[in-house]
Amino acid sequence: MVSRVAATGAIEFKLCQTANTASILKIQKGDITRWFVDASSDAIVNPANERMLGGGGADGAIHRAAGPELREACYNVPEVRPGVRCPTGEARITPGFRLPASHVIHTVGPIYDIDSNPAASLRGSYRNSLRVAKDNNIKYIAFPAISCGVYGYPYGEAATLAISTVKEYADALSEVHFVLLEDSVYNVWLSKANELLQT
Ligand code: AR6
Repeated sequence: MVSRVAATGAIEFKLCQTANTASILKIQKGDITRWFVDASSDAIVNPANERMLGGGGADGAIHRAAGPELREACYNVPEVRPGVRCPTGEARITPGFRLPASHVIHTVGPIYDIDSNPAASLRGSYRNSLRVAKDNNIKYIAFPAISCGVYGYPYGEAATLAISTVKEYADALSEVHFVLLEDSVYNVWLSKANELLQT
């Protein structure tokens, strides 16, 4: 086991270690709208919908905390087709405005019962969020459990996919956090991290 308890109460795992970088994964319970690490190089991930103009769940909480400037910035993201600013599995970045985090990376996870390949779409959401982070010099990123609310993705499958994708693509980031609101989701994430990051 490579986990330890950080000062914040987060459980910490090593993702990878090369000569110059050490990526750390932290899993914690909490409200993602309150998360921040660094004034200029941190981002929270918003589990949005394809229109990117707000909604319920974490998306609604993030828009409320960021203020109306976030909706305006999202509105200005070009549509790729009518009503679609961010297709499922892709990611877009905006400032964080009134949030403590400096940036928001908006991604759209799959609707589990409707998507023809929900695993590929969810993997795309994590992978593209990390890619957008790297392209924008983000060093610290916090994910919620994308698709595990309204979109109905089973927690166990989602956790396996989230952790393995982050493990594969976290290079160049200093820390990847999962900030999970519900005890049930947090417990599943922790047990999958112990399984997958145990070497
Ligand atoms: N901090 C951390 N996690 C949260 C928070 C929070 N403040 N609020 C909710 N969660 P969901 P989805 C958890 O439904 O399934 C929206 O209407 C929640 O308990 O927010 O990807 C969008 O506009 C769950 O574990 O996102 C889309 O239409 C996880 O975040 C749709 O919902 C994701 O739940 C996206 O659905």
